[in-house]
Amino acid sequence: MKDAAPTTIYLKDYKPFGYVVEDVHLTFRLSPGATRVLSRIRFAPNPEASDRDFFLNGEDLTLIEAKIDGAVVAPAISAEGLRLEAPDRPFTFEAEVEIAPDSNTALEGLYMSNGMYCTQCEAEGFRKITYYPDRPDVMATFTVRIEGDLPVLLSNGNPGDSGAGFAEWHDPWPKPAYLFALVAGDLRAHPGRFTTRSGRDVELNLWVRPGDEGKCAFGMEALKKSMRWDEEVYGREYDLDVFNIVAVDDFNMGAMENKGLNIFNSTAVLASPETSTDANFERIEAIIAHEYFHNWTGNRITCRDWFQLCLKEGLTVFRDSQFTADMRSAPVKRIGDVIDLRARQFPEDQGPLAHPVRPESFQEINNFYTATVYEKGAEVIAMLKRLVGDDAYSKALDLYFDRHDGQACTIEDWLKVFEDATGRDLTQFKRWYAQAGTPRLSVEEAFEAGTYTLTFTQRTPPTPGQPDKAPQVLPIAVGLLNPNGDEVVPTTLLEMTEETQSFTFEGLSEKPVPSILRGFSAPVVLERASTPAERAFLLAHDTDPFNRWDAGRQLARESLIAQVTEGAAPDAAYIEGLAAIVSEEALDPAFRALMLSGPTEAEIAQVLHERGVTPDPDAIHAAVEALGQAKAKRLAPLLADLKAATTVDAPYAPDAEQSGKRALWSAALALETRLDGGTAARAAFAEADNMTIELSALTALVRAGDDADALARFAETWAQDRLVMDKWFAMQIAATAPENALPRAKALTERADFDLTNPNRFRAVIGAFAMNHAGFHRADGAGYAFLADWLIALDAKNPQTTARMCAPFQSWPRYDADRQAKMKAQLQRIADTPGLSRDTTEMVSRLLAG
Ligand code: B3K
Ligand code: ZN
Repeated sequence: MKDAAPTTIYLKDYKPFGYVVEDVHLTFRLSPGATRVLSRIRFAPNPEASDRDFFLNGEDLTLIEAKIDGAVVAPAISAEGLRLEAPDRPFTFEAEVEIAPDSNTALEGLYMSNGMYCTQCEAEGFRKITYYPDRPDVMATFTVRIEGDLPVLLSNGNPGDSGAGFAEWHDPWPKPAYLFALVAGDLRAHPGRFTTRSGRDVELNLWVRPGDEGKCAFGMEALKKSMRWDEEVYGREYDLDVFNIVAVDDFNMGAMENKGLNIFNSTAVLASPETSTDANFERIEAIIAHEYFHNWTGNRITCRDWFQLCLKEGLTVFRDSQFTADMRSAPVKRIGDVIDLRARQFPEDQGPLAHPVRPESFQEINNFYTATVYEKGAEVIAMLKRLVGDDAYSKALDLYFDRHDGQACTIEDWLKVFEDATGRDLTQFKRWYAQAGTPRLSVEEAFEAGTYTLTFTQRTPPTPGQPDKAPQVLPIAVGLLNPNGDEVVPTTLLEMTEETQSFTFEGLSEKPVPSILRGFSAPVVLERASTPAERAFLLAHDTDPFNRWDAGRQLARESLIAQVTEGAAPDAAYIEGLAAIVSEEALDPAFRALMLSGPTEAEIAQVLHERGVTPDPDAIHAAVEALGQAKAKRLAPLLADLKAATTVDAPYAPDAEQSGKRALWSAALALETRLDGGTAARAAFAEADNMTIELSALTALVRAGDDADALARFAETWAQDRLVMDKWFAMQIAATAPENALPRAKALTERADFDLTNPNRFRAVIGAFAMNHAGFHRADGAGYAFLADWLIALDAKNPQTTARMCAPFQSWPRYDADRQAKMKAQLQRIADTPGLSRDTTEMVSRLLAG
């Protein structure tokens, strides 16, 4: 386990390593409790560096022997690594170390999952495998020999010699150690082939545990689509003879882009219609694309240091969003991304964990794989593309790949290619990387003699360590509509650079209705005191699908706020608007399903807090229920037709068209269940022949409080399928009534199949509990204590997942003094735990300091 010494690393202190690595040879003699790793590394003095301190990172390693140019040496060893007097000329360093993969529960470095060896090295896991300059700017070619009594032995690059009990691999592309990977186990291949546009024949394999072979076909097709798309859209071709993907059950995140050997959490790759929902399929397609796209944006061009993480992650998220938009529906993808951004990134940016897209310091880099670095990082690129235009974006990307292939780069390098390709000065734009916090954008309008003026003011609230903010460049997409619903000014991009700035539109015959921030053209909170009538008008007429959806979302939000703060009834005008839209056949069913989904309870709590009202979780829950009930009553006469029109008769396909229909069908079923007590849902559950319908019927029954039989039957059917059971655990906690959430979560942790060391299962129970807003925020504080108990238990085994799961506590400043005190007391209790990991120590101290 790491020690908790809080050393802070700063971006400003960056120095290149004193040596370059010419090449690396590794031999692994696998054994669960005592794996030997032999390394032979050729170093040479780095002409770009002055400091020749030869320090190699290494943690939890037993050094057997170290040599320089064949002579045994005695390095100084600490908990962080090894130091030697090294020659000021090229030399070869050799080491033999011993590690114990079977006791590695942190799932970082070389570890075991169900008898299979696998690795996770990003960000700093390679140092748990052997001594090495474990930093992304040290790039080298790797040759690997694996010795072990297992049928499948994999590493990066192209295969070399192999025989009974051994296999060799060579990766010709220089890479940082974080992209190293090794897998060994009894695995089955689902094979495929891909011919690149220049004619390279690539052997593809999806490796799974015996029994999972039937869940591979979709992932393989997604991989081929991703490979083709990157050629067509970005001109990027694959560069090895093989591409392997391995599914593993115990994994701290979704997946990892190791060169030529992607390792996936099985939940992010295995799929079948019987066991996976439409949402699972879409997510899998996106993650496969994301990891594949990293081959260029991340692997061929990597990060100079971990502060530059958004260089690869923001860009790769942006690319995978483009891919999904192309494969499916662009507006639906955009709305989904914004829902996600507002639900995960905005609370981060507006709470104690706020940090810039490019942070300036950290204690544990794993704590910065955040929604801000990833999703806001992608929004920043989307803005850049909007500002420079599509052609200039392509030109800049071509230049980026030409200029920086094989390098470890910075955000400065990235922005420079845009400056060079477009002639633009991006000095002010760069603030998006440096300033934390979500800008708030307010608008005033004026109309006089045919001229319509929009005056915007931007203000970014203070965030930890950043009291004052400068104005940012905001691309604001605006369209204007006539009161009769016609669009008089089509989407126009306004470029705001000042704190307050006006834009005029001439020659209008009457005062228009503005549609502002179309497509969510900048990641800001739009503060605009528009009337309910105007929102209802945009809900009916806006030509921009995002803003049309957002108008409905705002109506729902205002209804809920008025219900909570004034005891108002659910807004009838909003519900009428929905009734008008929901059966509009010309609209994509997926879009209509999104229209029907309202804001979450957490979102309402956040908005109330922003308006100076202390949120009461129970009152919010009651308001959401009342609004749901009112929707169900008003839409009741439409539901039968709606379900009939969205029933899929064709064989199951996880494509956009069928998924959209099932989403709308499920939304209709959820409303129907509010009225019939579960009759229709029970029938749907009994007849379902795919997991999407089966799970939505079960969720409706859980919400109706009549779930015992269905939950038992489901568990009996799927007891042997761990991924399906994860859904069973999560759904029944997240969807149940708040008063049941804690007892249910507690009971589930007592089951024999609850295993805290499996991150998927831990998230399915403990993570889902924190998603039950009113259940987690129970007035007695027992929800907070439950989360803290489990975080403390997990920290001793898996610091990375523990630290991530501290995030539900970031909302503490929103609530009343009593809840605040109770949350802070639990954070303090975690902080006081003897031997707490560096990961969790950093998280709780940032949370408490906020
Ligand atoms: N690059 C990995 C994430 C690694 C997380 C390390 N804590 C997956 C991805 O973003 O594609
Ligand atoms: Zn990534």
